[in-house]
Amino acid sequence: MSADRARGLPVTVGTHCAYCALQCGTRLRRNGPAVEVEPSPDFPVNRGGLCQKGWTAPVLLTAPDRLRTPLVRGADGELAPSGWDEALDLIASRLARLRAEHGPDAVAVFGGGGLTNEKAYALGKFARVALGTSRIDYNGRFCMASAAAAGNAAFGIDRGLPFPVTDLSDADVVMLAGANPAETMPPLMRHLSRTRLVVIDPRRTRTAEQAALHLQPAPGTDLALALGLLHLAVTDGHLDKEYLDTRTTGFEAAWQRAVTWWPEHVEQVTGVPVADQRAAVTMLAEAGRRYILTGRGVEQHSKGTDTAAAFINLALALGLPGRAGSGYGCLTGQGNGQGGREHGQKADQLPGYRVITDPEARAHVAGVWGVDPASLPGPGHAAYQLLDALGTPGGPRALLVFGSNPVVSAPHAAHVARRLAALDLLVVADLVPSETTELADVVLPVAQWAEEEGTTTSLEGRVLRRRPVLAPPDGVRTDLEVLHGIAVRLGQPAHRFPVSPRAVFDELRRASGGGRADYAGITYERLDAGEALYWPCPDVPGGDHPGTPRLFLDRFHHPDGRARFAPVEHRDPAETPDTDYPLFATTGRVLAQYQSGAQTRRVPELVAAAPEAHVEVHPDTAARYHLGEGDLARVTSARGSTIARVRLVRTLRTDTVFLPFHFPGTGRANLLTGPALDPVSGMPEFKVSAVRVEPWREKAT
Ligand SMILES: Nc1nc2c(c(=O)[nH]1)N[C@H]1C(S)=C(S)[C@@H](COP(=O)(O)OP(=O)(O)OC[C@H]3O[C@@H](n4cnc5c(=O)[nH]c(N)nc54)[C@H](O)[C@@H]3O)O[C@H]1N2
Ligand SMILES: Nc1nc2c(c(=O)[nH]1)N[C@H]1C(S)=C(S)[C@@H](COP(=O)(O)OP(=O)(O)OC[C@H]3O[C@@H](n4cnc5c(=O)[nH]c(N)nc54)[C@H](O)[C@@H]3O)O[C@H]1N2
Ligand code: SF4
Ligand SMILES: [Mo]
Repeated sequence: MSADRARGLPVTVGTHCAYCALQCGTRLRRNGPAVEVEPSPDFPVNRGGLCQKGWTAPVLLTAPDRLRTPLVRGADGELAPSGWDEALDLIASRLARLRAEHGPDAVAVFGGGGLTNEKAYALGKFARVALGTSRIDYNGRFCMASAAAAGNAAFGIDRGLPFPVTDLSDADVVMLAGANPAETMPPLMRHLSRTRLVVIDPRRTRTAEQAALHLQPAPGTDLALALGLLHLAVTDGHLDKEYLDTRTTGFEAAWQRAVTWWPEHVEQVTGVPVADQRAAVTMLAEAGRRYILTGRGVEQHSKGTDTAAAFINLALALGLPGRAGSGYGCLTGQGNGQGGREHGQKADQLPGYRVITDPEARAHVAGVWGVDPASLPGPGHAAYQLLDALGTPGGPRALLVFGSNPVVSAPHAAHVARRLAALDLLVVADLVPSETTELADVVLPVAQWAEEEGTTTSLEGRVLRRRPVLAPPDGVRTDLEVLHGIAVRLGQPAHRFPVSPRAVFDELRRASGGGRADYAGITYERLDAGEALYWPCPDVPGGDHPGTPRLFLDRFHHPDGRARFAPVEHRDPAETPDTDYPLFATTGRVLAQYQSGAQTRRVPELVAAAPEAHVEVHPDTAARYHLGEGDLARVTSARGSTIARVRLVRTLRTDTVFLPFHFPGTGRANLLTGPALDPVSGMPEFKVSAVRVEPWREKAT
């Protein structure tokens, strides 16, 4: 960093963590070239705690192999350093040519839920206005999309937690369905220390170890389980009839589906004993303050939307949502997983959680953008379909990636890598080299969390300020500067793509105003004054709308004010074990690595804690397939094989193995996962593949 560019920045700032949606409050202090981090003592969500990733986040600012100059692939096939003008001129001219030859949809954009609100908004506008393409989607499709679809259908609005995280501290019982916050959001557990937990997970996770009750269904059977829990809630007399009558619609149709899911039937399908099913329902029904929370374990399935809906049905039957001290929520994952799904980087969306096919929404947003509503493209394709079409006849020929590493994180990853390689032009903006930048034709080095300002919206719907303590290193630009640079070269007026996050946020406020996720009343000034602002926060005379920490207390967001039951039915995963592939493989996370690992695999302390791909196997299963602790195993599905080190886990189901997805190369769990998608949300089936396991000996070279 040059001393000049740092001038004017305070030595200490209050900001939020680089990683997950908990967005723990931190204080950063600049100490020469180094940055020190400590938890902010007064941010209520983390209460002075951080996880290992948060404590070590500053390491990434000075990662030795950090990207510091644009790279362009030369005639020799190698990436070589280039100047910014040269790189941006090249991108713009090639995009313009592709567009002229093949139409605007020949260019696609892939965003990320780690991008700030300002970046996510600017990316959506860039795609629709500067490129004129409908082909934009983002990695949140792999993350939040099922719970979002179910939440919108049930409540008319999708805010992961419709109440502050701190409300959970008073809970008597919390059901965690397919979530492992002890590893994925450790400080959240501080709020649950006095709570009785019901954990639904095929693995006995660190979270399950703290549970009063652990239900251990076979992967992909949660929908049957949730139907069974609803069945028991009704037959055991726990239905909240007054709530049903006054606050909901559609119970009868949902009940017609649940009626055949008597407990013995559910036990057969899921493996969860009848007594445990009943105990779970009784604990929830008899508690005073109770919540049901879902995570990716129940959502990342080809029926993830229906499964989330089934847990919402259970919550509605018990009268939880929209009541003080109770509720349903889903635990949003990425740093800006909430805001990132509201402001237009989704294929079917315009800012403020508006729907891109709605004429009124188009007119409003086009007005803010100063363009003709008719010039805005229609809806595009969901993430996997977008990736799957790359380089195919009629599909996109160029892709711009901001904030994702799909070569590691997308399902059927070998196929996705082939599609990326088939493009005429792949442009990736990132902080560090990744498995996806390795395939790129142009790599653009961008600034990161502690080097730029912006806002994120945390898992509880609270808008937070990120503040810089450092200037970006020389040669590095911000994502907003990159978008500006390309847009102007494509003939856009400079003012239409501002580079100041504050200016972008002010425009986002107007664009979101009147929408479902309304930010119009939120300003940097109010946030800097320490106000805790949760959306919706409309602009009102006086500019002092207090925001909405708790949604639905009076009414749900449908025109009739009622929440809607969904008539959902169980179905099998896209594939189930057979003689060739006799085991379930499921995937997920470990504490010390984040996502595709592009960031955390560069932090020595985290690498020491979780160095390589591993596979959890029950000792009996391991013995059956001649595997021992520490051996290398080859795990094979119909898509391909992953090589991972065996960890014997006595508490795992014997029909299931588990692999974290953070590792590159032959250790990618996504070499196993398949292309089955949820028909509503576009969510891939990350949590179920049929596999076999066998010993793997590295060939001597
Ligand atoms: N350390 C760390 N923390 C993170 C992240 C990270 O990469 N690393 N990522 C962040 C992001 S983006 C997200 S989305 C969140 C995700 O947070 P979580 O949802 O807590 O994470 P996962 O590990 O993907 O899945 C949770 C659990 O689902 C279980 N599971 C697998 N299959 C099934 C099934 O069929 N049914 C049920 N009931 N459970 C199943 C797994 O065993 C796992 O323990 O974490 C965030 N926090
Ligand atoms: N098998 C399996 N696969 C999964 C999952 C699973 O549970 N199992 N979970 C899915 C889920 S929930 C998610 S969220 C995805 C996440 O997977 P990815 O989308 O790959 O997410 P990250 O690894 O966070 O990738 C972010 C990339 O963007 C870069 N980056 C970070 N901040 C910025 C920024 O501000 N600007 C730019 N330009 N770049 C930035 C990082 O360095 C990194 O290379 O993985 C999905 N894949
Ligand atoms: S829990 Fe999430 S936000 Fe908090 S320190 Fe860890 S990674 Fe950062
Ligand atoms: Mo996620």
